[in-house]
Amino acid sequence: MNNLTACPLDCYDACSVRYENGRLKGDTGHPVTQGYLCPHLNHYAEYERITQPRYRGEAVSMKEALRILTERLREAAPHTVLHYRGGGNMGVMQRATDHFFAAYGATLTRGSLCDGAGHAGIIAGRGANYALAPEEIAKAEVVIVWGRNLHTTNSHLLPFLKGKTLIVIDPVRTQIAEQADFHLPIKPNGDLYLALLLSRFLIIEGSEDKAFLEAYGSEHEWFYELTQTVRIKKVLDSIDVSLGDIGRLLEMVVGKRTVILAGIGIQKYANGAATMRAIDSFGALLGLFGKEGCGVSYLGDSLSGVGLPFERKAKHYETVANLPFHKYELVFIQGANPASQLPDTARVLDSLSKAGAIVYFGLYENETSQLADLVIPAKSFLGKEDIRASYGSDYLQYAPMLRMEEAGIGEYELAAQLCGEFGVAIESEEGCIEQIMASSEPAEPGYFRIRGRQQPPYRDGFETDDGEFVFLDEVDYDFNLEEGMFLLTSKSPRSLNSQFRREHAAYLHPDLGFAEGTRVRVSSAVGSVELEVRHDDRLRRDCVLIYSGTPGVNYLTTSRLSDEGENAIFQDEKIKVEPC
Ligand SMILES: Nc1nc2c(c(=O)[nH]1)N[C@H]1C(S)=C(S)[C@@H](COP(=O)(O)OP(=O)(O)OC[C@H]3O[C@@H](n4cnc5c(=O)[nH]c(N)nc54)[C@H](O)[C@@H]3O)O[C@H]1N2
Ligand SMILES: Nc1nc2c(c(=O)[nH]1)N[C@H]1C(S)=C(S)[C@@H](COP(=O)(O)OP(=O)(O)OC[C@H]3O[C@@H](n4cnc5c(=O)[nH]c(N)nc54)[C@H](O)[C@@H]3O)O[C@H]1N2
Ligand code: SF4
Ligand SMILES: [Mo]
Repeated sequence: MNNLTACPLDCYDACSVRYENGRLKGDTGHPVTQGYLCPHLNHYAEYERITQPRYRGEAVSMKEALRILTERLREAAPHTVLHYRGGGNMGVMQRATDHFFAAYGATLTRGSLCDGAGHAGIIAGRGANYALAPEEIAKAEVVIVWGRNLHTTNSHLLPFLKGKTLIVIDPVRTQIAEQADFHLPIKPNGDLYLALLLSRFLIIEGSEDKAFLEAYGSEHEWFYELTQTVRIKKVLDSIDVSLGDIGRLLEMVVGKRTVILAGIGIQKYANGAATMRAIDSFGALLGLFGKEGCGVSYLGDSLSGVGLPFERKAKHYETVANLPFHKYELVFIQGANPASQLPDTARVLDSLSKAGAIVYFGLYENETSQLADLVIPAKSFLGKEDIRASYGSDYLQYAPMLRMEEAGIGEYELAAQLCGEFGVAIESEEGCIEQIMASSEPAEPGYFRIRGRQQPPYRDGFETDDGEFVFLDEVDYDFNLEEGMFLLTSKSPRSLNSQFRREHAAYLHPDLGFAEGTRVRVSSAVGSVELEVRHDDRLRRDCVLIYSGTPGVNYLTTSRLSDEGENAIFQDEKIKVEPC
């Protein structure tokens, strides 16, 4: 049996994995992921899974659990049923349940907890969001890592950056910042201003790519005017960047094959879309699009070019970042832990407590499974058929069922059973796999890439109305960089959001005077949480770092949505830290 599969976790890398003698190993043959795995998969077998379905706290059989679910769905008016699928497993077949619930008439979700603001900024400028393939990034001379923590969240890209001039823009001295030729420890959310000022000085110097702008950016004058509205001295002071820094950065990139790798760190704010679009606009002035070894790359649209056998058009949608669970008779939660990962935990818990009934379909116990009326264990990725696409490369990987699992049920199987009960048509599992894989073509022997994707992307222009790049021409500067401490809530090397080994601390610069191990109350205008102090001298003194997945962190965050992209906002609230 072919023992090749793909890591299902929400991660840029989408590692190719071998399952040998009951163990997971990196697949050395894969051109991008090259044979090593991160701690999540290396320790995958150690995490205790849910094996027993339960209803109102009592163990029930899987058959009984599905009977209860079916009965509840029959009793409910379809529009009072909410289906929310999170990022626990990124396999394409996870969407089989969307297909059932959409056809049944349930409310589905839209918007994002993750990359939605940046994505909206990219769509506004380029019309489509394509990432650069690692092989393309490898051709760059200079790489700017802008709000992405490569060693933690995207480590398989590191081999592709060897020997390049590295610039890192991050409030934290991350591992990649340590290795950089130039690290700019910018104040959080100073990036929009930085991109505007870099653009302004690029034009003042006359170093913009005039040929590119003539062909694809004829409206850049408006953007230049916008950059002139920024008050240089005041703004530079407020973001902790000097004129010397601007000059140095420009000197490092002008005339060089440059790649900007933007992560979600730049867009965890209300204005996240504008920030991403300003970075893109700076990239366009440099003429980075459509040229070998150049570009601006974010979390790409992993399913662009992939034909899906599943329908997801629902009659009603709710935005995920502020889901009103309380409006629903039945809430079906799959692959997600909203009681921890949605912003504004106090609101979420109150809303969940008023929902009619909660169904949790997942692998692990967590805050959400504890609240659920009906708990349905899922099969792990090794026990079901799936396909993995990536938001950081063009490969499409088949992830076949590699072992029989007694416990749990696969997403396709659950969806197919429900479709059967409610007379909804669904393609066979084999047919789905075939149809999805048909979007790919053989690349290196044994591996497949999504057909029709260009590298570098945008070689023939943009997917906008006239094929040109649409520059940012308006900004709402309504954000406060002056007072208070900033919350940084990034990804931990030990957990994958709320899966695996979760953090339990607030990380602070030692100079702030809180002793390691003491407890502090961290509060914002939204709420507060008590945590243990850990020291981290890589942090600015105006930042508190509380990793994603830390129980309680989202008591601090708001349920407002980003200005564009219907995204959650995780870092807008100013923070106070007090001993308790
Ligand atoms: N180990 C591990 N890997 C993961 C995950 C995980 O939980 N754990 N989660 C996965 C998921 S769901 C996603 S979406 C990706 C995200 O992966 P990344 O895009 O890397 O996102 P983050 O770790 O949230 O933040 C990245 C960096 O942004 C910096 N940052 C924060 N605020 C700002 C700012 O205002 N400006 C600038 N310039 N930088 C800022 C942070 O210090 C951090 O170093 O990672 C995936 N990979
Ligand atoms: N404070 C703060 N909050 C954040 C973030 C942050 O950086 N800071 N990041 C946000 C981002 S980028 C994201 S993507 C979200 C992620 O938030 P969620 O989408 O809620 O993801 P997880 O916390 O990883 O929880 C996933 C659950 O999925 C289940 N699961 C895993 N595999 C499978 C499977 O194969 N089938 C089924 N049915 N279930 C499975 C597991 O039981 C696990 O508990 O969190 C967001 N929340
Ligand atoms: S979580 Fe990411 S780095 Fe770790 S094994 Fe999976 S795809 Fe690879
Ligand atoms: Mo994410």
